[in-house]
Amino acid sequence: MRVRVPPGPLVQRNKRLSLVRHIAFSFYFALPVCLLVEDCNENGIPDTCELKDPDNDQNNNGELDDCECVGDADGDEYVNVNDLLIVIGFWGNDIPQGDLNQDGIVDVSDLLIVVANWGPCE
Ligand SMILES: [Ca+2]
Ligand SMILES: [Ca+2]
Ligand SMILES: [Ca+2]
Ligand SMILES: [Ca+2]
Repeated sequence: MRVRVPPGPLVQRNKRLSLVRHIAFSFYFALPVCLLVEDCNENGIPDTCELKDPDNDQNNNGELDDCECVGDADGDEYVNVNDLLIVIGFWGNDIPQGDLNQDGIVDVSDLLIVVANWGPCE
């Protein structure tokens, strides 16, 4: 003869545990995981998090544009007419020095990066 045993406290506890695990699991994947390994612009937001927004890395080099001199093609810490001339000089080529957004071609997007970042680097 089989007796049906109603779910005891242990079963209920297990059910609750799996629910907690399920919620924790969902949160883990729903929330952006940002590791505070570097905060080069010291704004309290991990750079790994800020880099998820492509606007923060116009030149696609995996470094926050805030922390580098974007548009400085010749590396003199100024974005000026010399950098503009480098971009124009390499126009239509894939020369990395002029390809500021690293998309494989020196074109108007690179020119706009120079113009947008015009001036001395901080
Ligand atoms: Ca930051
Ligand atoms: Ca960058
Ligand atoms: Ca320059
Ligand atoms: Ca380009």
